Amino acid sequence: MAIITLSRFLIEEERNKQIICADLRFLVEIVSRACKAISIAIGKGSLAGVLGGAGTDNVQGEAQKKLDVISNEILLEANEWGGHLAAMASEEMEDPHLIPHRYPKGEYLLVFDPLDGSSNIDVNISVGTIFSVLRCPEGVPAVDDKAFLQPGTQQVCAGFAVYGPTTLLVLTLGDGVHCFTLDREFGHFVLTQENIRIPEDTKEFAINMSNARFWEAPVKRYIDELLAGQQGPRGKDFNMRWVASMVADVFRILTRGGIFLYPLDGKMQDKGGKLRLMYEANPMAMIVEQAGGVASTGRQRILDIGPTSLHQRVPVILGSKNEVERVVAYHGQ
Ligand code: AHM
Ligand code: MG
Repeated sequence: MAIITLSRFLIEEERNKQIICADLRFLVEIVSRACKAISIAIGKGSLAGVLGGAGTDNVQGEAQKKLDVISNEILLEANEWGGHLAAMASEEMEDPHLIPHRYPKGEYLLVFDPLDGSSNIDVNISVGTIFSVLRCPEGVPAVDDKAFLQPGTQQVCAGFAVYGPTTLLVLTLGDGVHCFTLDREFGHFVLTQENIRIPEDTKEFAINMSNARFWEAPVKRYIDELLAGQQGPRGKDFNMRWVASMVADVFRILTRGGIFLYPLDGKMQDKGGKLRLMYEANPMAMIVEQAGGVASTGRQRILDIGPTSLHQRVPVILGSKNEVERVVAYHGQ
């Protein structure tokens, strides 16, 4: 069977389905190249002195790892010069990064979490990069935060890389979800799973149980019922997995189903949740929906949220349709 590289896949999407244009194809290629560079940096680990803290805090007041900073720079530099972007925004930067005047500007906005799951870097557990692409609103003289504040339904593309035992790139252009595996010898991504579908039912859930005492009643009820297993109201045993890297947890759900919850809890009530809407919840929600799953805050479809700030946080419940819909129903009771 012919090997379909990411480049070939994108060209065929453009040629046969007309769902992307040359600029968007170029953008995805550039992001994938940046992910390769990040994967190489992570792979070197201590040998390149890239592990450990950077000694700085990001806009959220979280201590940055060296690789958070390195990954952010790789993505910025890779995407600055191509003429495909109007601006970029990142978990690691308070304000949008504008395209320097010496380069042409394009019609897209790129938003990313350069290194998701960074608490796992130093312990050699999978981490990843999450990205979302929006169109820059027309007639905006100078791009600022407001240009980015569009609901997730407006995303033209979303994806994430997982730097694990293999390096993967999961991508949606609004026409299904596809997974590419990095061929390290040839240096390109190869299509390895097409049109991924999330099973509607599951016996696996992912939540940080240490927060149980802070959860709201609907989430507590749902998890209690799962824990009760065969003897409880669900009549079956459930298994639990929590990688603490959303990219790895979501990839598992894409592969064999499951539900992921980072719900609102008492200790982060004022922040609105733990995960960030623009570069974590929205791209993952688009991917999950494109794969036949559901993504909700418990009270609202994630993709329908009208963002109010670039680094806004939201509760996230996503994955297998029947399980997420059950939790949503509990919120309504
Ligand atoms: P990060 O982007 O700073 O790495 O934080 C997001 C991560 C997610 O990948 C993961 O699901 C969650 O934080 C884990 O949180 P916790 O350590 O509270 O379990
Ligand atoms: Mg993250």
